Amino acid sequence: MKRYTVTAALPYANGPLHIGHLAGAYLSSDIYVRYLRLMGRDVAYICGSDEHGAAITIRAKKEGTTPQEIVDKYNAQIKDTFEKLGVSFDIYHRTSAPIHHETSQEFFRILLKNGEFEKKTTEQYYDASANQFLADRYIKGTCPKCSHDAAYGDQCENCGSALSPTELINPVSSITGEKPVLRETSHWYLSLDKHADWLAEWIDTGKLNGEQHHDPKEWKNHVLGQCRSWVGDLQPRAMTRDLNWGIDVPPEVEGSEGKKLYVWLDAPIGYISATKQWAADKGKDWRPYWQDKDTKLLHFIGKDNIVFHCIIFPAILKATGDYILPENVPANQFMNLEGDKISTSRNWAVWAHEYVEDCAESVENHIDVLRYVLIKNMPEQKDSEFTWGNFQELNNTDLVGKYANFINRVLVLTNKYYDGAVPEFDASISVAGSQEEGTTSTYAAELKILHEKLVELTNFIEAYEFRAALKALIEISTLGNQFLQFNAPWKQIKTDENAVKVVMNLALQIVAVLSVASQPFLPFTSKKIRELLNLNDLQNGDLQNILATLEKGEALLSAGYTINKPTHLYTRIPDEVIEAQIDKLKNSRPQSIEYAPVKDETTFDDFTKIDLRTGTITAAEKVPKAKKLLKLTVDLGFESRTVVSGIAEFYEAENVLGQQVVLVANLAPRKLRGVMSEGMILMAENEKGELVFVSPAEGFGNGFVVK
Ligand code: B3M
Ligand code: ZN
Repeated sequence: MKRYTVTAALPYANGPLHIGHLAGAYLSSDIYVRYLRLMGRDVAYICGSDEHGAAITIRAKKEGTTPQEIVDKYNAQIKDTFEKLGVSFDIYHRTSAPIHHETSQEFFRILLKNGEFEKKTTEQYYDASANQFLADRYIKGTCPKCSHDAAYGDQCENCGSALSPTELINPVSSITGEKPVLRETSHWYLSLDKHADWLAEWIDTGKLNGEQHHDPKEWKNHVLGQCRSWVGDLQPRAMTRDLNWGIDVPPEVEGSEGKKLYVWLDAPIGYISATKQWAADKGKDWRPYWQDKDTKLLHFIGKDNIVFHCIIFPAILKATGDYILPENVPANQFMNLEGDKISTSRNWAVWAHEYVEDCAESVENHIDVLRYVLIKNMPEQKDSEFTWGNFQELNNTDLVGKYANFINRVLVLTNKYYDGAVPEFDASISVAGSQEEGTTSTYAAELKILHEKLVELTNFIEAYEFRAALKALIEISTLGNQFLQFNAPWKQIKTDENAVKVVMNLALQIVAVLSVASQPFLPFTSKKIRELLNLNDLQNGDLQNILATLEKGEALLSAGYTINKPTHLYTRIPDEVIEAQIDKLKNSRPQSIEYAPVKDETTFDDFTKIDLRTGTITAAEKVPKAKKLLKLTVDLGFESRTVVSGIAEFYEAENVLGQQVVLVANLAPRKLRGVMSEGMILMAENEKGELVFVSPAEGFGNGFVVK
């Protein structure tokens, strides 16, 4: 391939970035592009803000401001956050830019001229009190495919299906919450059905115009699965909207008044207009990046954007003529957070800009720690999970315990034994091998292993297997640690100085490899290691160079070369830091809880029929084969009761002994799982269905009336 065009989904400029975004389209593409650059390849890495569509206008309404203010605010914030996270776009553009409006309108004109549109008048949902047609995010309802209850009019973010408003079950207006009515309007529909045949072939076989375009086996299963289920049923799709925010349908087109381009028409074209801007800034020609067959086009996205990138945009590109199609769309699935879906509306998220600020002091090398944890848990094939506990553990075990530990040991020993100079050595001396304790090896053999490991890592990146690539990176440091452990230079120095020189020289080569190999994943760490090794900042092509050097069996750092004193790359994260983050998360949930409705009125007389008593649990055990039940003995002072209680999901038997409770003492006994239950314990239940004891003040005593 002559060159690469790598795009990352354009985030809507309607809110801040969270870790789910990062683990989806951005870290994956950043790793890949950083790798390409290190291999000396020609690449354009394109992103920018998606500033049109209902996502923006709805947010503006919510914040009581204008769409322009919303996009200005969030575009600036998102761009800044990406920079701080080390996401290395060549350009971060905006779809509000004039060059983008022109480019999108030009696409519309060409599609129109090529007869790709069909103008249709249909009945569409309309919000009579808001005086507005309801397309896309303006309308919500139940997804006909997966029954998710908050699917949008154009797509379900839960299952990724592309929808139209009329498919939604129980549709309501997002603006007023009202039931919409139907009203006539005219729009331009892209005749996707006309493209069904070649799209199906292209998806299934990777063939385009009779030639092999890509290998579908390289595409992820979940991506192919979504494409295949969609391509069988292609309907014409409206490419315009009745809106006042967006790109105008070209004014010379009849009936264009009040009509805007559908955001999913203009947004992917944003990749092209951004490339134009980037090329203009660099004095380059943008065309080869989108029109030369020797360019590999890749779209990095989240799973909710698959059909737009694998079906609709390719159809638009081909229908417009002259454009290349993506060779792969390595979409990621979703990342959950602490056992729940990440959600902006429920404020259940770790916001990237907040992390950047919050953890700058408390977590050493905090950006790379976050990158590490998100890459390690990247939802490549299936949904994954971020927890703060895992964040702490990965930092402490992998980054501190393995990675930094190795580098630190090498630098400390080199400074101690050789005053920081890379030692000269005798290659004929054999040493302990790094792979298995008790084996012998040579300098050349170890260098070869290092080369193989590095090749393995690059192969994983080429296959978009970033988790595996990261694992391979840590394994290089593990090999290094083993190499030190098995040779024990700190002992050997007293008996065999010459062997120590071989060991330390090789160990330094491993550190040098890590300084390069870590850069796609952990760019800030890479830079620090380069400084520690007294090496220049990495240049394009450096990875290719060191691969060639290692392949020839040559070292990266020559003898006599002097390195610097070690400093900390990572440090252990104490529990307090993690607890503070968990508290913050839990407290950030909005207080809009759904309370149970109050029951029908009852009389005081009826209420006094219930006999409530204080008691204490004196024995507890699980009811066999019943997940939810505990069998309790409750002391009422004047007698003891056996009670079967559905609290086993929330309390362990051994933890409820001595718990004071309130018991419904005159409830008719009933058998539960073969045990006679003689009463009921009062519990409070929160919005998540979690139960807690309702109990009198400590030491109150048993058998007393509660009224
Ligand atoms: N802005 C959707 C999203 O943020 C959309 C992506 C556009 S990529 C061309 O999920
Ligand atoms: Zn769905």
